[in-house]
Amino acid sequence: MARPQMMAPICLVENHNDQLSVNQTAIDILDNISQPVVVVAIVGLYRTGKSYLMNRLAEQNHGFPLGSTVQSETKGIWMWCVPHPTKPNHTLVLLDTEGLGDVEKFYRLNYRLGTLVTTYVDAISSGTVPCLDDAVTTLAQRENSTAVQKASEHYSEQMGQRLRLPTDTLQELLDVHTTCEKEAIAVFMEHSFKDENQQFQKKLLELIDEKKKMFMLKNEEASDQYCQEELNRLSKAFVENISTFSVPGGHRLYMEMREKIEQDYWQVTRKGVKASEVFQSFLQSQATIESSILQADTALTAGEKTIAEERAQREAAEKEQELLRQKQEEQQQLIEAQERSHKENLEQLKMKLMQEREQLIKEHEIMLENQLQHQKALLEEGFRKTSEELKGEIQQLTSTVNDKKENSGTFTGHLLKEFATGIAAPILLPMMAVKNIISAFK
Ligand SMILES: Nc1nc2c(ncn2[C@@H]2O[C@H](COP(=O)(O)OP(=O)(O)O)[C@@H](O)[C@H]2O)c(=O)[nH]1
Ligand SMILES: [Mg+2]
Repeated sequence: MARPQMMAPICLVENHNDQLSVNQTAIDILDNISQPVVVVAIVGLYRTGKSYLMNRLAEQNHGFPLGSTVQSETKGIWMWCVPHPTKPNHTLVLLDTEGLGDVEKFYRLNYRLGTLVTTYVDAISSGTVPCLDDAVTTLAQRENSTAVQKASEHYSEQMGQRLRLPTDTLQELLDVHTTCEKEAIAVFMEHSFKDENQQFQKKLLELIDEKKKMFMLKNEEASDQYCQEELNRLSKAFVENISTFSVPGGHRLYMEMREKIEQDYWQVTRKGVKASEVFQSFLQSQATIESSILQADTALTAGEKTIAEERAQREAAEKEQELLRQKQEEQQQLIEAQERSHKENLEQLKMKLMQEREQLIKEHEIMLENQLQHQKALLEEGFRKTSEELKGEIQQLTSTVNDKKENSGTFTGHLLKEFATGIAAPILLPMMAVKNIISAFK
């Protein structure tokens, strides 16, 4: 069938008790279209003239039923393929939506229908079996991949702009990281859609973590290089003239010079995270030199030499200890940054879920208002019978709106509880907590 001969629209995607299913007959019709297709889809609130407009596009007065009719019983997306009124050998695919808005699952679908239809038409023209579920999944994956990319790019860009390497401390880098990550998660939340099990959000966090590690590495390299340069500059004369200390009283001179270098070195600002480590390896390289200067120093007695030797060893051990303590402190800072990151993720996820819920309630309220207006209009026109039918629908909507409002309190409670658990055991729990939030939302 090169040209579809559809006398009337049929249901393409049905919605039974919130379960979406694709009507195979409609798929077969689409499969058999070999002509180029032009797709027009319409989305909007009840009784705003969607079906009326679609019929006009088909150049028909009948087709998609108007007003409150039998069609309302089958909610979903209706399809009508007709010859294109102006383009020869083209098929016009009209997609009308019925009962949208009172079905929560359609809420997301609804607002991205434009992109969805494109994906859908791509599927038709590439010859793969068009399945709406697949199209939604493909759309969600594409949107979410883009969201991950945008968010991680934002992170890199901002880190690059705000960091001046080497940073004075690791904490300084981690603070910038926390801010940039927070912004990146917000970028992700803004663009993501139907991110099941937070798989894309998790991917984003992994990416950011990798990037953070790369920035940390760069920071260490920058610090290491700067410290080496500064230390070389300060110790150049000292190292080159080391033989001048092999004289009586030379050890005292040697120590004075070395301490002077140490003082000068610590005066240099913004040496960064490698400052201690670089100086420590300088001292280590000096250990045997100091020892031989000490032994060659005839101005000292054997007892004085032993004391000096012991002091040198004690100081070296103390410095080693200090370095270890600094590393542990940095480790702790890293863990704390990780905790902040998990907390931020939960916080923003919570916000997003709450906003979506509020939006849903708002839409129900608008719809309710619409129905009331419609009922009023009908009453005024004297269509009392139809008005009675609407009463049922209005009652249902009112109770849905009220249910949602009541539930949102408990919902917040759930979230906060899970959130608190997340803080208590931040490393292991967050993803479990996220799952619980989702189930609380369902
Ligand atoms: N005369 C006229 N009636 C309209 C127009 N748009 C909608 N209607 C009427 O408004 C009612 C609701 O329209 P319908 O297309 O069923 O709304 P839908 O729920 O958005 O599909 C129907 O009785 C239509 O005949 C219009 O532009 N002109
Ligand atoms: Mg309609």
